[in-house]
Amino acid sequence: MTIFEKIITGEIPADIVHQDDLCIAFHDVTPQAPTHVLIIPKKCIARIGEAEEQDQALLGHLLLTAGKIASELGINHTDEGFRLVINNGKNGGESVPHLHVHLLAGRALAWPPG
Ligand code: DGP
Repeated sequence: MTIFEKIITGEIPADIVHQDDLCIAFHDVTPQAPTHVLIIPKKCIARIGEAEEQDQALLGHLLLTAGKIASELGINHTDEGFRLVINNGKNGGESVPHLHVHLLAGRALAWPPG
């Protein structure tokens, strides 16, 4: 069981900002920006590369929820903006094998990424 599954079940605590039938969102424990929230599906999908056709609605829900959370946190401004990131596998920088969308905001983020 991954650390994120333990957050879903409530086995370990997290600073939760949103929860519904399909997903849960909480502040990252090692924030890389002033706002750093993780949006994860309650369904165990290891990474985006392993999502299936049947996950289409769920994947859309994660992105829509990320946008709603950005609005709720007051960071959904076109002048400042935010970034969504999904790391996949070793070269992608994935460290927890449970699909998660990073929502980063509050500072200018470099592009291309390191
Ligand atoms: P990634 O490297 O894309 O797999 O991102 C995993 C993120 O998960 C990383 O930014 C740190 C975060 N993280 C790891 N363990 C915990 C935890 O126990 N609680 C919280 N809130 N975040 C965690």
